[in-house]
Amino acid sequence: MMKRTLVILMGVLVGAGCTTKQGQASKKDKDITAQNPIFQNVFTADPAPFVANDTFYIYTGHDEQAQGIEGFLMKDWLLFSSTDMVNWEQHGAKLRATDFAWANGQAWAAHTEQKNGKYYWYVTVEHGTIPGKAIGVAVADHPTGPWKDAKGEALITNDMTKQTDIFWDDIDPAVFVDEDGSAYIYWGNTVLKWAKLKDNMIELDGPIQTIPVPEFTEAPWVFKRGAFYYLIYSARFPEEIDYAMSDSPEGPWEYKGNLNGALPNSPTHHVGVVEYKGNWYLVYHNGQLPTGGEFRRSVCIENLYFNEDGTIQPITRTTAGVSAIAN
Ligand code: FUB
Repeated sequence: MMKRTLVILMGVLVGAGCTTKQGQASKKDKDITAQNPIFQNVFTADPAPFVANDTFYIYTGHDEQAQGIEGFLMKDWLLFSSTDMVNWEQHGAKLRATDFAWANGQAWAAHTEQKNGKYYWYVTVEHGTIPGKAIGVAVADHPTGPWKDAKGEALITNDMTKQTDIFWDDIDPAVFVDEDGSAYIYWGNTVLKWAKLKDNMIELDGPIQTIPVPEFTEAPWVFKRGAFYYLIYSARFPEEIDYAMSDSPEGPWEYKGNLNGALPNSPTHHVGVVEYKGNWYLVYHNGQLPTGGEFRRSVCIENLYFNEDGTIQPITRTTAGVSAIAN
């Protein structure tokens, strides 16, 4: 696939009335910002940021629904990368729902993690024979692939979870690997579920458990900063972003409140958080490209700031995005 470098400096602002907050950019760099949404030539959703090899990657879903038509049309997942947060390389579709022979399309939210020198891309798809959504996993030796189904079957299927009787409650995998190598998968719609992963990253290691955070809808994301573990998730509908904190990836989780209100033009609100070169970033999607909307979403990025006690400051959504950092 031909690579294309997107240099997004100053374009037409999408939306109005937003302020810009500078990160820890050098003085020389700080006039240069990315533009929100950061990818304006393709509809992107459900971003999963991931840092490896000194590079900031964003794995995204790909909205292909026609304007004015209801429902998600998502066939593959896209990959983008940057080393300065304003110049983005577009790698194209690196994984497709059809790469999972047991699946029946519908490339919903996904998340990439790393362990033992390999990369694992956890995806939501529709299962071909077990009614409902399922979670699969692909593996690669490099963040850009090539990727292949790591298991030849689903990791999680709808018949493994009985907490609800809906067919789309096994979606939105979020994987967290702790400093001691312990790996966890969190997922769900309506009920937030989690399980340990075996060292091979492609099998569950123990029972499926639940986390009783308030008003959970979907899209969990777990990360660690200092002594604290953070669980960020989409709450209510239209979705807002709430979060909880713990001193263990296994909980108990203490609810800490709201970080981001509902979005213009997108009732879904799927976020990911990573640290890169000393700055923390929150990546999310909205529906604010000129022909965008609920099923034609676009990935945006903001800085994430913490208070001294470890709690997170509410997000300030901007049209300017984040500042360039030294490369
Ligand atoms: O993109 C399809 C679904 O919409 C995701 O799985 C949810 O998180 C919501 O963003």
